[in-house]
Amino acid sequence: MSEPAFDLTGKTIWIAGHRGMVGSAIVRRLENEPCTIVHCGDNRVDLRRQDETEDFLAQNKPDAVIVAAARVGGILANDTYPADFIYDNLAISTNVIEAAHRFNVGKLVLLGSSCIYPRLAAQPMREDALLTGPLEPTNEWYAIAKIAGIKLCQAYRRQHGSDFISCMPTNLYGPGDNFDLESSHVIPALMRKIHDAAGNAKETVEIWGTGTPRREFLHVDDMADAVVFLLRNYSGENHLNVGTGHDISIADLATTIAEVVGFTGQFTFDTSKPDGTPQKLLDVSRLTELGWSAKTNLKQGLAQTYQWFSNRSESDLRL
Ligand code: GFB
Repeated sequence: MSEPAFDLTGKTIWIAGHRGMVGSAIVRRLENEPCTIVHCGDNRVDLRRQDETEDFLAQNKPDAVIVAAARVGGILANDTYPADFIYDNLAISTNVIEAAHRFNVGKLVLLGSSCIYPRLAAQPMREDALLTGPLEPTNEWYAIAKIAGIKLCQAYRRQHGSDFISCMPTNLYGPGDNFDLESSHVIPALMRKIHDAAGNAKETVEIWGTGTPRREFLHVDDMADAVVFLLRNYSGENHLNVGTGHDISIADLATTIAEVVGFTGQFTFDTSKPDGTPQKLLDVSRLTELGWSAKTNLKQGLAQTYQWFSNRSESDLRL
């Protein structure tokens, strides 16, 4: 590969959202690089407040910013709290991007989500499927905010020449995930339910929906590696997909988690709960052509995440 577009040597990099699953994985990944990491530590900077965001930038003057801060949640949380999901995510993207422009940040990477694509987009979903059809209703609030984030990066690039890029990860999982059954995504939810069932000799575990939807899952350490790769090597107006290129049905995912946990019981299906998008599989050919691909096989990633889950205390699991 030619010279990196953005050399990390000696740079100061702010990871917005360093406490979350993705932000903390990016902190771990950047610790191996010749740069200085900044974040707000144990203090709270409310990125929904423009003055707090700008004060933080003014004090720390980072060379680069990674926007991993977001209000995130699974299908039920997205559907139940539409105002929180649209407002918080719009405010975070707007405030951080405007502040990064004001304080001359040299590079910014915004993280979005594969739910930006139309509910019935052709699979695997290419980047140019954006804004070609209606969104999935359970998460359109979050999706609209993330689409606005893509457009903010593009607009600041066009008008101000800012090197602001965005990437759209598929569904993520790994250590540091949220295991609260009401607000979590499917992997931590099923892992916890199956773990509890195995521990209490329960014979059944309930899966929301029909089990037929298909999802693509990327380990968070792979995501962190992709973010650092893009920070260094990508400087374009188009957002880029980040995924594995493989998907699995929710029913098969449950079986795989059961194998990891050692649960031999049955699954039942609560069809009063939503399925959401029938399939979400990203076309990752642009990223592959640039030279990055995921390394973690799903079963190994689930086993590693289960080990983390089993070793944590209740208070670490954000229940
Ligand atoms: O992970 P999940 O909540 O997110 O659900 P989405 C994926 C699928 O798993 C859905 C099913 O079909 C759920 O009905 N599922 C089965 C479960 N059992 C469970 C369970 O116990 N808990 C959960 N949470 N799901 C979110 C979006 O969509 O994904 C966000 O709402 C974001 O905006 C995120 O894009 C990555 O893939 O459906």
